[in-house]
This record gives sequence, structure tokens and C-alpha cells, in this order.
Amino acid sequence: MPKTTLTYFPLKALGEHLRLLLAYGGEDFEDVRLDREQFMLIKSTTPFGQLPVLEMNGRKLAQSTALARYLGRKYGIAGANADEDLEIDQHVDFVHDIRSKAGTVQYEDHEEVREKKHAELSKNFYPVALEKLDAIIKKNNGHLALGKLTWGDFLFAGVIDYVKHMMRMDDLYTKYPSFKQLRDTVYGLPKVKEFSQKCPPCDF
Ligand SMILES: N[C@@H](CCC(=O)N[C@@H](CS)C(=O)NCC(=O)O)C(=O)O
Repeated sequence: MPKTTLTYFPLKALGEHLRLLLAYGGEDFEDVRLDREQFMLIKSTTPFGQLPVLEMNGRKLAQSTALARYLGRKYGIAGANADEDLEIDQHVDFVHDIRSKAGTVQYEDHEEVREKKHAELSKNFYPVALEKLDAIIKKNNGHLALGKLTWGDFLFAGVIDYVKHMMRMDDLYTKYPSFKQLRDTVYGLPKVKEFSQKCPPCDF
């Protein structure tokens, strides 16, 4: 049986939810964390020149949300039908919308433009979007969708610290306890807890 390997940077960002899902699924996997220099040596061998890459059953697979959906299906935490799948996808895409907006600040090189973007999003976008996300989680019984544990919860838990960092919101979990609660629910799942206690710590 070929070895299962997840390759990403030493960050949570777009790789952590896959680590957590693999741990949840009881997968015996190698958690490879490359620095930029090591990544550049293998970049051309990855499907899209990016990480994360999952090597499973002899295949090299990429795109972090597609992979999360795949692992969710494999481990029995996807939707039961097309409508349920849609609800998970819809809420996952909304989390990505918030992440992408925050990323436009994080990855803006020009300081003046960056600060202007941050101010604009902090005034007009984050408050509305975070209220909506909070309402979604409350309506779903502390989960991202379907009122129960799905792969969407793993994506949320894996990415939220990175989003918090990019939004520069140290008080995110005080303002929205539901976010911390959902993150802690996933990290508290027995196999996930066991994995995350042993793996190298990263803040976001
Ligand atoms: N849509 C891709 C995006 C992956 C992505 O942007 N990866 C970044 C790190 S978070 C990367 O590999 N950057 C290095 C590069 O593009 O050279 C996914 O969700 O997996």
C-alpha cells in the first residue's frame, strides 16, 4: 500500500483542515512541512505548482477544498444528498470569501493601499460577514452546516486562526464565542486531539 503523505508549509492556513481530517479518519499519514526553499525544489512536480498536496493511493492530489470534500465523503461526514452537499459547500465558500478579502490586505505589498483596504474591510465588510457567519453557526447547533459535524467544520477550524490573523482581530473569539467553540469542537475530537497534541505547533 503506497504511503499517504500530506505536504504543506509549517502553517495552518490551507493545510491544517486536511491534517485534521486525515487524523479524524484514522489515516496513517506523513505530515510533511516544507519551508519556502524546500518547496521551490518540488514546486514543478506538484499538480498546480502549489501546496497542499495529498499523496494517497499512489495519486498526487491538490486543491484544498476539493480534498476536504473528498476526505469528508470518505470518512462519512459529507452530505447525505445533493441538497445537503450544497449547504456545506455554500457555507464553506462563504468562509473562503472572508478569507480571500482578508488575504487582499495580507498580500498587498504597497503599505498605503494595504492600510486603506484594511480600514475599508474593517468598516464595511468584516462586521456584516462575521455577523452572518455567527448566525449560521448558531442556527446549525454550533456547526457550519446541517446542524451536525461535517467536513465543513474541519475547514472552518483549520482556517479560522489564519483568517483572524489576516483580519488583525485579536478579540475575534471574545466577540464571536461561537467561532472558538466550533474550532474547539473539532480540535477536541479524540483522534484530532491526539494528533494536534503531538504535531508541531503553529499559530495560524
Ligand atoms: N486553490 C488552492 C490554493 C493553494 C495555494 O494558494 N497555496 C499557496 C500556499 S497557501 C502556495 O502554494 N503558494 C506558493 C506558490 O504559489 O508558489 C488550494 O486551495 O489548495
